[in-house]
Amino acid sequence: VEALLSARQGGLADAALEAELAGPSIDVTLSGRRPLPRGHRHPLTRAAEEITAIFARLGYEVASGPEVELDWYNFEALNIPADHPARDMQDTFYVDPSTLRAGRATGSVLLRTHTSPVQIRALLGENLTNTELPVYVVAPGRVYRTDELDATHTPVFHQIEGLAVDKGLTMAHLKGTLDHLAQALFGAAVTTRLRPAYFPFTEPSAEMDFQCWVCFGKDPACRTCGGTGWIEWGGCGMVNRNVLAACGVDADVYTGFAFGMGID
Ligand code: 2NM
Repeated sequence: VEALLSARQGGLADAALEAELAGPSIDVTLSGRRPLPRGHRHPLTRAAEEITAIFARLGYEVASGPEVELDWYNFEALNIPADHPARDMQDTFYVDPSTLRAGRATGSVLLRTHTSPVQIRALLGENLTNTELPVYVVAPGRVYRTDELDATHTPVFHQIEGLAVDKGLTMAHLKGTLDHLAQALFGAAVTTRLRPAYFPFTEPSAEMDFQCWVCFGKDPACRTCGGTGWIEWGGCGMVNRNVLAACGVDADVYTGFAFGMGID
């Protein structure tokens, strides 16, 4: 039975080969099948790059810093001392210092709760090629807070912050910068509005909204802005002189503005 089977299989294979050779010839120079789609950069990466590019065109440098950060850069230098209630605003992941290489950590070690420590490093000239004032810098990056993951919360999210420290900077420069960003991102018709707020690292401080680019406030049922005409975007303000002083900047000579927003 096996002999008959293999003879028959051989015969069929020969016949198939003969049929193929008798048929139309194959052009082996034709290109192959279309390759798999190559994928794309993550939307969060693209959003961060788009915002970064807008500030690069304004002459800002782009800075980065460690995600595992020292308490001093994340809180202390930002005018948030150890017992300050603002520490509760940002529920912090602390890092067990025994897991770190010996001798590196002075003070507690944590996952940065915002990208502001990158700005502190920029003011100190630690992460920029330019170590002189004025400083114009943006810092996009990943930040961490002890939020439970759900539809509107995540323990890891992304921010971009900007900082400008120069002679004579005012709130007007801040507002103009934010309006420019809103228009570059969402179109020439979009403006921003500021609402009074409190942050330890800025004084005065403001929350910033941008105008709803879907309904411009004209649709009470708008699903993008909830009918308010405005979308919450982030915070901003004039850099607190205590922050400038912590970085060795003479607050009687220099002023600065800063802003931060979520990318997600
Ligand atoms: C925000 C809101 C307001 C901010 C301040 C600084 C620094 F380092 F200059 F003090 N960096 N970023 C800032 C100010 C961030 O995020 C909501």
